[in-house]
Amino acid sequence: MTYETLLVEMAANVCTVTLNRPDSLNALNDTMTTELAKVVQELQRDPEIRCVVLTGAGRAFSSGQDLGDLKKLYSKPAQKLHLAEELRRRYNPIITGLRDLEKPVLAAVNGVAAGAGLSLALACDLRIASDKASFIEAFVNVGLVPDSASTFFLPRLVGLGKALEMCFTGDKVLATDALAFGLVNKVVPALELMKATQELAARLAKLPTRAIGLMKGLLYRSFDSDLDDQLEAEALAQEPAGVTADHREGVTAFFEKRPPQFHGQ
Ligand code: T3D
Repeated sequence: MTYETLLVEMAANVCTVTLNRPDSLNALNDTMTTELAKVVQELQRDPEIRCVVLTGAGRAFSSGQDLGDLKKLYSKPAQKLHLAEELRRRYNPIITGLRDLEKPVLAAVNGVAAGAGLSLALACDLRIASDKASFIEAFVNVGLVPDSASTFFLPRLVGLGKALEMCFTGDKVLATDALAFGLVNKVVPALELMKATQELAARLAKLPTRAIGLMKGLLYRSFDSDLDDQLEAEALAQEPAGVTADHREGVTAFFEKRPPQFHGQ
């Protein structure tokens, strides 16, 4: 499948999706959000895919909503744009799709991630950043509120105080600072970003995918449930994990004193 604004590559059970509008720092136009939403659905459907990497072409991860598109619309006086509808139609399915994807998703943050571009990185499960990456809750700079779940994921990752600071000020946060307060999992030299990310992706793609998908769901729901709910959710998730071939293989490999060979089934 080919796309106008994305590069989608598959290798050894890892699907790498590259936002590919480098001239605008991978600004998210209508085509890109439509294509991304479609790809996210395909990622879930394809059992060959056991880990996903999201990155950007050129020097940025993504600069967020394409402001050129907004400018064009606002230049027509009669045009009234309903941003709530735009978010529901274009962005929200991508964010819920990434969160509900029963596979690990890594953001390889190669440069600036701003506005909804930062929200996209936050909606990934793990973030590996280049030492040249930066993070900007840029919405305030254009008089908007953070959207695409920045207000959901950011405080959960960095705490409320830092989230408020980033959202109020729109200040640029450098990769090393982002690492210090938990916004990213790892920072590596720019030239090593894709190698480091692909190594981690390859490792994750060899793990018991069904169990990983179920534990992802459990961890994300944990902030919104009490202890009893969460214990019950774990019990419910252990049931399907317990009937996988990967679970049997893990137990067998333990007694045969060899590394397990998981096949994601
Ligand atoms: O539609 C809805 O439903 C609302 C949703 C909103 C969600 C949002 O994401 S709102 C926030 C939108 N994003 C921003 O406000 C960020 C805008 N960009 C910047 O602040 C800066 O570009 C960066 C800090 C990201 C990077 O700065 P710098 O100095 O490294 O690069 P630059 O020179 O500003 O940008 C390079 C080119 O990319 C430039 O084009 P040119 O002059 O070379 O032809 C610039 O116009 C273009 N560009 C950067 N960001 C965007 C963009 N073009 C369109 N949309 C952008 N967001």
